[in-house]
Amino acid sequence: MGLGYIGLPTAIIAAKHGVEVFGVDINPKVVEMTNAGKLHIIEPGLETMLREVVAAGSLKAATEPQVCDAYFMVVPTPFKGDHEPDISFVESATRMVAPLLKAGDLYVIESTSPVGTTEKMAALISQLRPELDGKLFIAYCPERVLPGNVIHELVHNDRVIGGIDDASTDKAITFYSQFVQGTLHRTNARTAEMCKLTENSSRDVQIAFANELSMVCDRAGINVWELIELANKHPRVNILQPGCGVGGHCIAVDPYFITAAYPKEAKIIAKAREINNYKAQWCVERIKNAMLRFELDHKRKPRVAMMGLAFKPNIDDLRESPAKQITTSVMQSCNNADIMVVEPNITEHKVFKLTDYREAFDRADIVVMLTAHDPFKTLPWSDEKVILDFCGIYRKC
Ligand code: SAJ
Repeated sequence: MGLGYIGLPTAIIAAKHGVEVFGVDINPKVVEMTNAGKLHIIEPGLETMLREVVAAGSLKAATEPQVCDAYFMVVPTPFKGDHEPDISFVESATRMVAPLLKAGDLYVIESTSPVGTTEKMAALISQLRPELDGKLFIAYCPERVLPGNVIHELVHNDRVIGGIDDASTDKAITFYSQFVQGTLHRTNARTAEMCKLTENSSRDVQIAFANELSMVCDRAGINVWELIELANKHPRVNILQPGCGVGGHCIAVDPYFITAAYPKEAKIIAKAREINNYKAQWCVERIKNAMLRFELDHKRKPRVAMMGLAFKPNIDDLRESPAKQITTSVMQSCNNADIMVVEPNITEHKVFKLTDYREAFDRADIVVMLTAHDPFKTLPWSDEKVILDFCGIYRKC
């Protein structure tokens, strides 16, 4: 259930390993493209595999589920209101499959979920199909793959599998061992849910530390990239890299699932979210100041190149992207400025007019490095330009 950034690759890999897969998505365009062997996401190497499994008849897609033996919920879990988790997609996918369930079936949630979601969905299934009580296997098994390296990671990463009882854990392990070569670690559903949230919160806290250092170093006149490289020479220190903020649909979202449920206890996790969000605002202020200073010095408005819209290097994904947020914010507050927007991984965007990265760099007075895409690393440093390098392309400032 769900043929997005995780559901579709999982469906393809499972199909490739001999599982007969029926992929469901509420978006007819996604279904149509999948059945035509066309990938609606960007992921290296995956389209060839999709074409193979579709041609072999082992993956079929539709907008409605059909009777199967195992059901996987791989739908988005965004947040709503004041960062409250929204599990309505998991619930509606569960309601769609509930009438199809039969004794002995496996039901798994893969979507990142607040602690207790699997138990809640088990209760919902029991309410809808009371005659199946004790006859289903219900488990939580979060995905852990890194976009851009999905084919390798889906097969080789270890996975945590938590059933609502031992028999459910066993059944889910049997399923995943068909294509996962990493170790399948058994636990209960609540621990597995918290484990996923912990992994991403841990990364968020570590990035917040790097982002905080970058702002301290800016005030102290220290090159943060050199500082981190030197500190990491210590055998027990491993600081991550600062950037223009934290984006994507995982690390910028999942920690809120802990802070919303445990606000009194989850202090560092909440602070890290605050720091990483603030880093994007800090970049906006730096850009606006540089533009003002240029105008005062040169008596004309600067041409500005905003380099990168994606939330991280070498992908086309703009979800929760701080680079996009910074670009929007600068364009809104300086609405008659000459701002060129660059994103080499997409061909067009409905809001931004995109400029080729070389052309934008050549024309710009101020170059703002937001996302460390590989092509940007070929652009030479120029003392003639003001370069605001928030993602360490040049590691000079
Ligand atoms: N970032 C930094 N500095 C760093 C590393 C990352 O600023 O040193 C930023 C990136 O630019 C990006 C954000 O953090 O804006 C998140 O990028 P990421 O590469 O850390 O992670 P995601 O969101 O692509 O994938 C994460 C992964 N989780 C962990 O590494 C713990 C992945 O394994 C998960 O499967 C995925 O979340 C998910 O789906 O939850």
